Amino acid sequence: MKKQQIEQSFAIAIERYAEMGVDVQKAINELDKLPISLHCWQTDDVVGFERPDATLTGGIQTTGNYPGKARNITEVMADLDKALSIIPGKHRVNVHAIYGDFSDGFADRNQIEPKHFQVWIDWAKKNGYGLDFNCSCFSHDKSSDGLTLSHPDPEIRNFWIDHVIRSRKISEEMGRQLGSKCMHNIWIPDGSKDVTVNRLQYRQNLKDSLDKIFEYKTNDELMRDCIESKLFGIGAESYTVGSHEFYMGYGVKNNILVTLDAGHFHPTELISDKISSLLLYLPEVMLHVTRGIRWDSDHVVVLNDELLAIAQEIVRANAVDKVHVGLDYFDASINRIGAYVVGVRATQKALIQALLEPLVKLREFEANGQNFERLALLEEAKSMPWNAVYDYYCMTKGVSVGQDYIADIQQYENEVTSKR
Ligand code: RNT
Ligand code: ZN
Repeated sequence: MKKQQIEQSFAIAIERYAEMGVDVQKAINELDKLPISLHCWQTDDVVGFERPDATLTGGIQTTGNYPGKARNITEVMADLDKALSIIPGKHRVNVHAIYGDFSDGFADRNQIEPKHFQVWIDWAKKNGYGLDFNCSCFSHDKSSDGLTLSHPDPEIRNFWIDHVIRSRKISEEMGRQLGSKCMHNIWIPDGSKDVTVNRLQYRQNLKDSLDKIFEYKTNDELMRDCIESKLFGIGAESYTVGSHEFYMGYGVKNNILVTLDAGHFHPTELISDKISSLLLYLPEVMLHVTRGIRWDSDHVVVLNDELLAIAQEIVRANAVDKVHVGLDYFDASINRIGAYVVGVRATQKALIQALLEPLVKLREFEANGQNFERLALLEEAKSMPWNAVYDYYCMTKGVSVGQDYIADIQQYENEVTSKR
């Protein structure tokens, strides 16, 4: 797109939004302050580099074998740098424990230390990214029967407790060195394939394990813990120990943040409507934005109704500083860098639409019981020129505008990923 076209469209957008009582520049400033956490695991299909023969387990799956996946940390970083160069704004990278640097010797999960993640910290610091972190309680011998923190064997539970505590310490160190609070997420695969009669016992085990994990107190300014529930996994269809009720209860009781993953609920159940409830009981919320098709399939995020509803709820609940937006999808069937850019840009497009809503007027209509007027204005807002605002934002940040990024990614594919 030509600079002049972008500027003209933007000027018209400013006028149109002003008629609705919306300040476009304010919306852009807010979008610019809103980091999105890019999950490193889209680069290599959630395998990591802990062991050469590593395979993904834990009831999550990637499908597809598109060429060019990252084969080591350097390639992951290069791919993320490329993706982030096509995305406007300052963002974060979300690292899993299986992505440690073990070039100086292997360390098992219960032995990992900040030094195994120093390359990530150095890279993030150099590029101005924030870092988030995750313990990895899957793809390991000690999770082979699908149980970790809820395992009936206390030795196995202790192994995973140690791993999570170490991961929390690593998160603290990331937060300390980068001067940016690290969100640490705990997700475990624990569950079972068929009818389970001892549901209470596994949940009791998980609760005890979490109690032990959180006995180690971290500095809230450096990191925050989040716990992520799930409905089912592949091979764990009948019972999931860490259900939504389980973690919501645990989180609210112990002031531990809850992660809402858009793929972890019943097919018609939406996480957008959970944000305003959780925020009444917990100071912040972590999101895993993803797109499930028929199941928790983790398709690339696109601009659809639920993504927009999530963005609207964040803005409407005045929670831009309280909701941490992370992505969590893994598509191995398309260009993986393209997958990031599509997902992040879609998320930003949802956020800018939400930030440009004529909220004052909408709230006024609602308070007056003017429900037709509210509906009509919401409909009009949908077709306002928010895309001209996003294009302008991209241009001022020096990144590709509109479809131009497709060619950027094709070029990177020709020059880099296709040669892997
Ligand atoms: C799995 C959870 C979890 C993982 C990542 C890799 O269903 O969504 O967040 O996707 O931790
Ligand atoms: Zn998730």
